[in-house]
Amino acid sequence: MTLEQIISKSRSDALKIHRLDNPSGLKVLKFETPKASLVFHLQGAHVTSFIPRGASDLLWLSPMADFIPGKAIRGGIPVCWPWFGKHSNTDLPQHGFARNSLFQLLDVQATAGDGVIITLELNSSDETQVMFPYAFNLKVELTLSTSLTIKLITTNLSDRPLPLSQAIHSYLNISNIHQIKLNGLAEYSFMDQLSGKTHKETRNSITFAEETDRIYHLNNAQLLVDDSTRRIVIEQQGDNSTVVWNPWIDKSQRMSDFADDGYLEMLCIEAANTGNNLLLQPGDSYELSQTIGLEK
Ligand code: TA6
Repeated sequence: MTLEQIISKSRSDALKIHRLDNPSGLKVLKFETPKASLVFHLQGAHVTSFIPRGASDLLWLSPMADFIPGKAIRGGIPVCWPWFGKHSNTDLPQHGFARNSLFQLLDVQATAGDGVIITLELNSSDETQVMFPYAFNLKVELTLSTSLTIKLITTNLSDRPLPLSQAIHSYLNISNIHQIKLNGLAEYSFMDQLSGKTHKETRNSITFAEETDRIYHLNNAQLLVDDSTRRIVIEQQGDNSTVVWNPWIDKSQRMSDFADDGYLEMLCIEAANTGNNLLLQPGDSYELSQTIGLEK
């Protein structure tokens, strides 16, 4: 089915779907249910807004973000796949090519309680095989209710093991970085990406006062972002790491799509598989998910 056919068959009294395509030609869809609204781009299956009914957006989107085909959008939830971070071949994009690739809308399913599950997919192609010599299927499944779950489902269609690292690189919308407490990482080790050194987290509540770029080593993280006005609950499955990032002042000033004071109102909490120990056997699939919602 075409995009329009999927959209028109899925609309109902409980589900409104709008096309918000932007001037540069990026296809953008907005889904509205009685419980929440969601905006995503077909490029990168990139969620840019998630607003539970009666609340403000849980996701931060840079006011200086570029919406240009082939360029990653600053904010929302970039899908970093099939590698996290820099590639050894510097000609290849940081955080993989999925976030710059055009996904297809595969399916929209209404669920009980006015929810909806949206499935997008990216298949390997001659273009992707140049960067990543494997046949694959990547599905991104968005489950919208009072919370948002984003799930990456990778299937190895090759005849040899597929090396995978990835992240659901969520930019949370916060009131003020100086007032934030991040709970749930105490006693776990983390690699400080700025110093390259590994430490153990001793704080039950992590606060922020400088550039922070850390890879915490734990599985299936359950985290709480305690903001003065609200508490955001994060639940992850299939992760071996949680990446915590705030660029602070200097790095904010160095990014063209990021306001100099943008660091004050965002915090990245990323469900990730980092390192090189995830090897998907031929025919196998792997799921990584993150659920974001307001504490009830
Ligand atoms: O969030 C971790 C990180 O790897 C940081 O080091 C920073 O580079 C961030 O991702 C953003 O990367 P990007 O390629 O989107 O500018």
